[in-house]
This record gives sequence, C-alpha cells and structure tokens, in this order.
Amino acid sequence: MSGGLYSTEGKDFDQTLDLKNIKPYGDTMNDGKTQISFTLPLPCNDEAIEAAKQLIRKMGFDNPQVVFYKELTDGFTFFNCYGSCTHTVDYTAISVPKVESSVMEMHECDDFIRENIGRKIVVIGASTGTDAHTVGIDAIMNMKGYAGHYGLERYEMFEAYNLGSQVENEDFIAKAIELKADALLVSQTVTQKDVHIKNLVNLVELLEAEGLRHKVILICGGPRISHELAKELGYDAGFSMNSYADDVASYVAEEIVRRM
Ligand code: B12
Repeated sequence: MSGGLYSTEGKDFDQTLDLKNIKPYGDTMNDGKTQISFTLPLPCNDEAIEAAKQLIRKMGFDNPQVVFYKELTDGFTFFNCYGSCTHTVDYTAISVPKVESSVMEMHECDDFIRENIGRKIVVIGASTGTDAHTVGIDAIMNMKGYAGHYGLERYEMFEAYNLGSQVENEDFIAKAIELKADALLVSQTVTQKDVHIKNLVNLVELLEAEGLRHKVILICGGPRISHELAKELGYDAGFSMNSYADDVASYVAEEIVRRM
C-alpha cells in the first residue's frame, strides 16, 4: 500500500494503491475511469445512445457517459464513451511467460558467438503468408535497425537474409534449406480472423513434414504475438512490441549454445 500521485491536497480522495485489487486510474486512485469506443450497427439517434449506455453497464462499467458519437454510414454509429470499471485484478498473482535469455548488446553478442560458437549464425526472416507489413521484420533485421538498436545485418557474427513480405511458407522453407539457416524469424502483423494463427501453424506443420522442425530455431514476432502464444503454436520463442535485434540475437546465440 502507498499514497497516490498527488497526496498533499487530496486527503478526501482515495489514495490507496492495492495491488491485489487493481482497476483503471482516471484522475483519482481506484476511480476505475475507462475510455471505451465501439460502433453499433444502429442509426444515429437517441435510442442508439441509450443502447450504447446499456451495453457499457453490461460490460461492467458504472456511470456510463457517451461523450462523442457520429454516424459512420447509413445504419452504423460510432461511440466514444467513459465509464467506471467495477472489476479488479490481482496484480500480485500474475505471472507472464517470457523468453529466458540475457540481453547482450551487439558487440558483446558478436564476441559471445565468436567464443562459444566459432562461426557465423545464419538467420532468415520474412513477413509470411498474405501479410504485407515489413516494418517489424525490418526493425529486427535491417542494418540501420530501429529505435537506436542496430539490426542483425549489422552484426559481424550474423549472416542475415531479409526476404521481405508476403513470402509463402513453402518458399520460406526452401530458402532456409538453401542457406542452411540456423534460425527462422517470422513476422506477423495482421491478426484479423486469426489469419496469423493459421499461417504460423501451417509453417510448423510444413517444417515437421520436412523433418526440419527440430533442426532450426523457430521464432515469431509481431505486435500481437506473445511468448506464451508462440510456445502454444510450436515455436521456440515469441517477441512482441518493444523487442529489438539485441533480444533476438542474444536469444538465438544462447539457444544454439544450449543445444550444442
Ligand atoms: C504501416 C502500416 C501499414 C503499411 C505497411 C507498410 C510496410 N511496408 O510495412 C500498409 C499501408 C501497406 C498497411 C497495409 C495494411 N494494413 Co496496416 N498498418 C500499418 C501501421 C500504421 C503501422 C505498422 C508498423 O509499421 N509498426 C511499426 C513496427 C516497427 O512495429 P511492429 O510491427 O509491432 O514491430 C515490432 C515488434 O512487434 C517486433 N516484431 C515484429 N515482427 C517481428 C518478427 C520477429 C521475428 C521478432 C523477433 C520481432 C518482431 O519488433 C518490432 C520492433 O520492436 C499499423 C497500425 C499501428 N499503428 O500499429 C497498421 C495495421 C497493422 N494495419 C492493419 C491492417 C488491417 C492493414 C490492411 C489489412 C488494411 C487493408 N484492409 O488493406 C493492409 C495489409 C494487407 C496485407 N495483405 O497485409 C491493422 C491490423 C489489424 C489486425 N489486428 O489485424 C493495423 C493494426 C491498423 C488498424 N488499427 O486497423 N499497413
């Protein structure tokens, strides 16, 4: 338990931080204030606004307020709303599976590979299936890197091949065989209708059919990928937002050593 952000004047306000009962913070501890936006397949009228408020209540929010609404097209209305969340979660009971590896910076990682593996690590990466997003895989692989972290192409001890986007799983595997890749890096950004799940599972199945699955380190990444999901789908590791080449390079290098 500890005081809130502004503790001198706010004696009348709740300042209790209870990690076992966490709820959203608006401007006062435990006020539960939350912004919610959605579209209803209804014409833009008073009844639609009332429908939005009733839904917000059913979602578990008190004091529902519609602060903005606009007809999107005939029969569809967009709502921006506020409500006070009535639910809490026990933060102290949460445990999230994470990739287990230390994070070395580029030179340190190159030295680690020289000393412990003694050859360059070959990685191929792509945004696979129908996914056209390249910025994520570029952030990990391109020489210039992302957010101040050099990409794998910059590492002396990595031979990195970025195949771009919309790469078919079959072509990805063919390239992995041709280049004798140690690690396969798959980026998935589009998750609508779970297209990423089907595509990621398909890659695992194809690798298994080729007898290759356990010969490579298989990694997926993207803004809606978690390590937990990756493991469930048969991958060795999964990386999400705010991951960089350092994280992947360190994991791959340490995993190769673990397997040696
Ligand atoms: C730029 C962009 C585009 C560009 C892509 C250009 C390009 N060359 O990549 C264009 C305009 C082409 C585009 C198209 C589409 N897009 Co778009 N796009 C975006 C946008 C604005 C930014 C994505 C991005 O570049 N992020 C920056 C990178 C650096 O972040 P990142 O991908 O998360 O990557 C980091 C981590 O996730 C991780 N990572 C990512 N991949 C990997 C891989 C590995 C191996 C590892 C270790 C780590 C890793 O590391 C990176 C660095 O930290 C997002 C919205 C948003 N603000 O996020 C929508 C968004 C992703 N797009 C979306 C959609 C729907 C589409 C389209 C389907 C739209 C359409 N109907 O045509 C099409 C895609 C068609 C297709 N076949 O794929 C949706 C996806 C919704 C969903 N959940 O499925 C989003 C979220 C927009 C939205 N809110 O609706 N898009």
